[in-house]
Amino acid sequence: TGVHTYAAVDLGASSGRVMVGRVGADSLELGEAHRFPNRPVRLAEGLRWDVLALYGGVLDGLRAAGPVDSVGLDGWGVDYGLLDADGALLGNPVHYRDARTEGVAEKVWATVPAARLYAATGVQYAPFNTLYQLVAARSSVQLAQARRLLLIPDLLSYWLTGEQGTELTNASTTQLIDPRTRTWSYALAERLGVDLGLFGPLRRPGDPAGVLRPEVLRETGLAGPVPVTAVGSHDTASAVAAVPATGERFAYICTGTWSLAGLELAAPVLTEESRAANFTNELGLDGTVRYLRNIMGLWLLQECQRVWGGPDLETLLREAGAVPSLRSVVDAGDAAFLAPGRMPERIAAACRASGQPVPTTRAEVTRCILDSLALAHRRAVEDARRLADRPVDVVHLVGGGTRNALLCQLTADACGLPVMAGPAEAAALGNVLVQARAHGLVGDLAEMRRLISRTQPPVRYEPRGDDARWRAAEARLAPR
Ligand code: LFR
Repeated sequence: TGVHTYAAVDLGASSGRVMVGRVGADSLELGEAHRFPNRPVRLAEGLRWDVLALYGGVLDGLRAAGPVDSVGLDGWGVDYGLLDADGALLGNPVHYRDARTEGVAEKVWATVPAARLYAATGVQYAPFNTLYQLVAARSSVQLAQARRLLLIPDLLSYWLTGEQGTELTNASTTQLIDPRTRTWSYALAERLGVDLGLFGPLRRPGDPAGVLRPEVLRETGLAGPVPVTAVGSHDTASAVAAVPATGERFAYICTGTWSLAGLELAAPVLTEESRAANFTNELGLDGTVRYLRNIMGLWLLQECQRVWGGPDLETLLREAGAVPSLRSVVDAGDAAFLAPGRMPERIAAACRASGQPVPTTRAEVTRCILDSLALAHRRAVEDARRLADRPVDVVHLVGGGTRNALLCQLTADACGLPVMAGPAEAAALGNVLVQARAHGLVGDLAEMRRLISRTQPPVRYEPRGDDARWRAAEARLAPR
């Protein structure tokens, strides 16, 4: 038959999943084989990922997926595991929300000023960029013993295949890649004492990345050989590849734990203005640049839900829908919300500090979060199109947040543009299609997107035309 089957492993900050994509000449179907929680663990030494549990989830998922033509892995950016000279993992990978990077960026800037760092890498300031994590770990025993550094999806890929590499889209989140040459920024690494020899050879989406080891075949019940194919292993790169845009004048927002909002460009924007607006130039498929801003995203709500004992989202959203809109807003782009804990209090404090009504009930806090996210989406889309000097007619929302209809509508209202919402599993779809393409099934990025828009049509939300209210709300936030 002409239908091929691909397993897409997609690791998010709160859950991982193994999805199965079936791709034919003009068909694309996605199903879920297995979903498992990703629960970070707080140890005395800090916040860590339970990466062995994730690997166990991946094996369970591959077993549930059944026969596949190839496997691809994507996950969140910046974080990594270290291997010793025997290839064994050294310790538990550190979570990007861990406090070890506090104050580290400032130290780095004393050696390489922030402006030069941006000119060389195009990467936004975030305390957790791999570069800052490596500087924070500089005198650690583990780093001294490490012979290899593998980003999280590359680490799991290594465990599946025995082969080591560094996939480019995710490498671009390290702040050690030059977005113009699309290879390592050797001079910068040397200046900051980062050993680039720790990284495995670069590979690009579509490159072969090994085959499942015999032990893995036995554990999953799969019959070999099963190739692993490099995809856009940064989850955001895979999600952007799956934006079902039919034209060129679109902005995208990948919504999940984070909101990543911006444009797809042919070249990086490295201006000082762009740096001040904290836009990043991460690498995408086929020579593209993901020009975007990180917004705290549904993390704000997830953290509140945790404090509230896990009320279900449906109920919260229904209640929030009944609360008056735009009473109080916070800056959802503010890194002050990065760390876990006490989120309702921190949001209340931010409202108080900016002289707005303090949300107290769950419904009010939820409303404040959704309004604030929509407002941050508006700012990001506006800033991106101004800084990159590109017209935008439509905003594509993809990722888990598209299941939140209120967020979709508010984003359309805030941006004053139609929003096309979906697919929710964009990262897995981008992952599947890059594998399919490597095996000759689909054409270029535009064709991949047409296939997605035909087979997983997005839902359209029209803006309700209250721009003045959003502008007024924006004025209550600190200028960016
Ligand atoms: C989204 C994401 C973002 C990245 C953040 C930390 O899952 O990959 O793109 O900034 O997680 O890695």
